[in-house]
Amino acid sequence: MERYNHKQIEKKWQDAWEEKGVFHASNDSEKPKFYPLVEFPYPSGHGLHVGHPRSYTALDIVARKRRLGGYNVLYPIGWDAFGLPTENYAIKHKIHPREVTKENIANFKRQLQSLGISFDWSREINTTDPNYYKWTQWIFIKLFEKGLAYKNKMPINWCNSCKVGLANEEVIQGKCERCGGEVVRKEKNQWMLKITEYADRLIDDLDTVNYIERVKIQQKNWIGRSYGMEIDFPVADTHLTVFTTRPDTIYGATYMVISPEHPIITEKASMIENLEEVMAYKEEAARKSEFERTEMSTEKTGVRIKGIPVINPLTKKEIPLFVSDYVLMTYGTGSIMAVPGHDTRDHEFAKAFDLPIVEVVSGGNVDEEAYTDIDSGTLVNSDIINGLDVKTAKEKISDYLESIGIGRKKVNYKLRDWVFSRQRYWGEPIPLVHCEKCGWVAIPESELPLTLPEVDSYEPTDDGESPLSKITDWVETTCPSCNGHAHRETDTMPQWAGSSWYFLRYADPSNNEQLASKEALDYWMPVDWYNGGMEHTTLHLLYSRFWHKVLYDVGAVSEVEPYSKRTSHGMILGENNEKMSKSRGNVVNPDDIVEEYGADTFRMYEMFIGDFEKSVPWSSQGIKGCRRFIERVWKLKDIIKAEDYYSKLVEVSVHKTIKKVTEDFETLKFNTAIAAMMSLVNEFYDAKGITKEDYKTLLILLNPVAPHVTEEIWSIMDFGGDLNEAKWPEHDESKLVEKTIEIPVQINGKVRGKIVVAADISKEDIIIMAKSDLIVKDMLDGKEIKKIIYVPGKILNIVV
Ligand code: ANZ
Ligand code: ZN
Repeated sequence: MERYNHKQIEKKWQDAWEEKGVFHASNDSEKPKFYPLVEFPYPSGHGLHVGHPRSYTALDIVARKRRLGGYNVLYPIGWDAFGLPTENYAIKHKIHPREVTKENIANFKRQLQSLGISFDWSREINTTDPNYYKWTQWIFIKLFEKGLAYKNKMPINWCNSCKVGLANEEVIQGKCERCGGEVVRKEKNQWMLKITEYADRLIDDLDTVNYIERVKIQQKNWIGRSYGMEIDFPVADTHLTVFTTRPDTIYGATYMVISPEHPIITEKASMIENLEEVMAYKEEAARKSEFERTEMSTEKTGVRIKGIPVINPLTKKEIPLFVSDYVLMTYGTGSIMAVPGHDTRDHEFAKAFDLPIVEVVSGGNVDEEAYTDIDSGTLVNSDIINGLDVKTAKEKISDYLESIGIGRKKVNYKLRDWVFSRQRYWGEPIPLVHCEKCGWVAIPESELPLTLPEVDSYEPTDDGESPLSKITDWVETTCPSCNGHAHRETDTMPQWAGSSWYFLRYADPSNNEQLASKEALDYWMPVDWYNGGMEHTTLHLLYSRFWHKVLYDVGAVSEVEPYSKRTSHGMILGENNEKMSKSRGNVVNPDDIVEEYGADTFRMYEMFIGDFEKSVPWSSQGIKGCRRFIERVWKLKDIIKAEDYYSKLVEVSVHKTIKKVTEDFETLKFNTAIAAMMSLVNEFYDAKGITKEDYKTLLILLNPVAPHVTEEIWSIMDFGGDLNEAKWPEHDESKLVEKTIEIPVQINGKVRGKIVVAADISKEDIIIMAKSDLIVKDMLDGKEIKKIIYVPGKILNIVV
């Protein structure tokens, strides 16, 4: 008997698959299509992390299962290779980022191939390849032509040490996501993308896709759509407009707050009696980040503005005006009507400044805390809306405020336009030039790709301009429109760009005329199943959905949404339950595991480790268990039997396992599918024999998880062709029912009868069955039962 030699087997089959192109998808097939997608990796210098294969193996299982089930499967992979870590490494080691990227990709690719994932390598893409980014630039030009890209001077998050502008999402708790350094605000001319114009569609179209619920919620929360009203409050000789989602609480608005950046401070400066105090507060607020102002639950601060009278338009009472940094200039109108009885932040502020709190919705104790419930309680102290519930009150007061001309219904969004410029080298050049006469002009499509010029130094400049700005021959150019003098945009695109449309390119990766042919896109899109990390379910998903909608609007794609289904996996933690990281020294290197136990064991372990959607700690014991199981499957060769009898013994279990594995593989329950196969193998050993057919079934079911060893056994056993050409088994519903067995019934130690029952009958049920058996019933007649002993599946003994 051959020993199980994973190294030899795995290499052999990986080469064979690649040589035959077994996993190459066809753009022209009679079969139904299936397009599973995993987030393509950023090829960092650290190599593959054990977290990557969790997603890749999961969808590989589904991909392999679907191929065996008769589908034409496209399971692609590529490289999201622009970005800061590579650039920073390049600067430090004085190697061109292109070279760094090449090396990292080679390493990642070697690692992925050693795992035997059934990627279609013929469609590999790389976002830094000019043939790829030509189309990223083309899409940018479409955005520009549609007026969805514009340049705007605006405060941006500026990291002093990376010397780069950051998108809001790259600022984590007021610090730079990349280097951890302090982030300050700085005015800079930036290219912006008008994602806000798509806010409604990005929310509403979520109804048409099958994403796990928490992902939908994240998308909605990020967009943050609020239905409310703008209401005008008389202020001095003019008025201030507030945005509120609770117009029903207007009678409880006992003061007003404006943001420190609100222009009225300058406009009415001459009226403000305590101007110095107000200006000092304004300066103090400017030093805080938005995060500090809103997310950190610090004491509420503020200053009362004296000299500017404000009237509540419904109570007609004069109310005080405050400036406080908990009101942001970037949301709504930058001023609010404060309702301390029913808004938590206002309540805290009112307590800190000893302001009156008026209850306008009954049901709570507003002296203690804000009563924010909107589903119960009725309006009080509210004149025309007294006695109504919140919903009705809202409608009535809105109509009233509109009728007297001081209120308008308004929808607000948390979502902001997308800061799309980076002052960096290693990104796609923005394909625009600026002409004195014509303004911003896109370069003609025939000049795409606009490639990155060679430079000696990629260092960001001290003035914050892109390193490209220092290459005069590149910057100086002519205007495509008037032929006059023009200069190129020197900012590059953010890393998000290339990943916002990559799933389209896989459909037709070497097309030079289009980002992908319409035909190929119509065939493959939408992605049937997209799996990736929870960390990407907000922005990457939103940005790529946005780009896809723009492409839909320009007629480049036919689907409204790019992904029909989205799932997410949990993280793999260190053995001690902490996040794996270099500094903690708990990083598991996939190479070591593959070397010692083999890719099949590694894959199986990654899927067996725990619930796919939860974070789980790594365990070296667990990996050994998976290796033992694979060896047991290997050794089943030794008990192969010709007699059908062995198949009868396990028939029900085989059909149950087919059913379970088939369902579990499609519903992210990889761990329970593997457990079911493990217990089936135990049954084969208990039966002391296995038939050829049952062995074949097991191998096909296990193939998506452990593709190499199953192919090898299949070929050793000469089961016909290659396993990857086999057909996925179907269970027979009629064979799922447990078999029945005959149980002897003893009365006082003597067998008096036999009853036929289901094999897994309970003690209670068998007693009922026995008592109703005619002979037994006769024997028991009139006697008192002292004891009943049931040896499951063997014998029932009644003592009278
Ligand atoms: C009065 C009120 C009474 C409010 C009440 C809430 C509850 P969302 O849902 O997030 O849109 N607000 C408006 N603009 C603001 C700004 N620039 N900075 C800080 N807060 C602002 O929140 C809308 C609510 O947030 C608005 O409704 C307003 O407070 C506050 F019982 O108005 B509300
Ligand atoms: Zn011009």
